[in-house]
Amino acid sequence: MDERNEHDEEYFSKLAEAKEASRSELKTAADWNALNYAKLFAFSLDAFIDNVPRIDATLVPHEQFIEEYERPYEPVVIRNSQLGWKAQTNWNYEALQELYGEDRFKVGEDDEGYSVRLKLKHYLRYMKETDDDSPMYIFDSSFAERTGEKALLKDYSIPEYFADDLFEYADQKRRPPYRWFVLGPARSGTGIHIDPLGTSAWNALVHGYKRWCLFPTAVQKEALKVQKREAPKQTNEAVSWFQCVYPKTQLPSWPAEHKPLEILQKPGETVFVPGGWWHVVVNLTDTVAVTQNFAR
Ligand SMILES: O=C(O)CCC(=O)C(=O)O
Repeated sequence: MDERNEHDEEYFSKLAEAKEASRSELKTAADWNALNYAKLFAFSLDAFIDNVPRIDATLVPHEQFIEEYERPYEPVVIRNSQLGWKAQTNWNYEALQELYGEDRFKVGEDDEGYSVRLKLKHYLRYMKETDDDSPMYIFDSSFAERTGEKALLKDYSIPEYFADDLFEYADQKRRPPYRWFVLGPARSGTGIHIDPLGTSAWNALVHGYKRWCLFPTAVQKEALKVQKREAPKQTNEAVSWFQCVYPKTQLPSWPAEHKPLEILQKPGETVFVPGGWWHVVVNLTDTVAVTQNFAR
């Protein structure tokens, strides 16, 4: 076997293991792309509604942010809160491959809730090649344990608006995971949910484009769920949500007070998600982001 084939062998076997463990309901390779979303999910970036205000972190003082967004629980997109981040240069495909290619990142969870991990070099190849309906997604909280030249924590800083966090005063060892390095291809994403324990979040997109919908707490979960018949075996997936539920939210029959807030998040933008808001996020392109939850 030549070297190339050995690499392929390892890639395909590790990928198959990770897929089987993280989505046991998808029994065969064909189940992963049965809905043909890779073809259906064609778009032009200017086709999307964006109705959430932008503020500039260098112009809007912290007090004003608290008054206008944090206290009234209003989502907002923040510009210029990633200035000087090393992530801008360090979190690209080649640099990540070089430094972390042999390291294993969390790409999902198995049925018992244990992390499923894949070497980053394999995941980066998967990102390029996949036509899965809802590809595996790196959502890794252990990134913060990396030290020395591999310390990903040194590549970003907490935006000033979010520096005060009640969880800072809790026992750090008992603190639930609260910060994640997030990397995925088009169609990967996060299904509709409300963040736990009343926490709020910020999500800083370093590269790529994400599409968001947010709904107030009062909207019933039932109305926001993907039905089994609409997307068999993909009901919790963000991409199915945008294919199956989003169009209903645009019909005249959808209550006007429950219309979604919508964001087309661009590179360098940071979304503030106040506690209690339903949200669903799909990656439109390859994306790299960091997100943290916090409590006030
Ligand atoms: O996929 C994403 O970037 C969204 C993450 C998210 O919604 C969350 O962490 O609560």
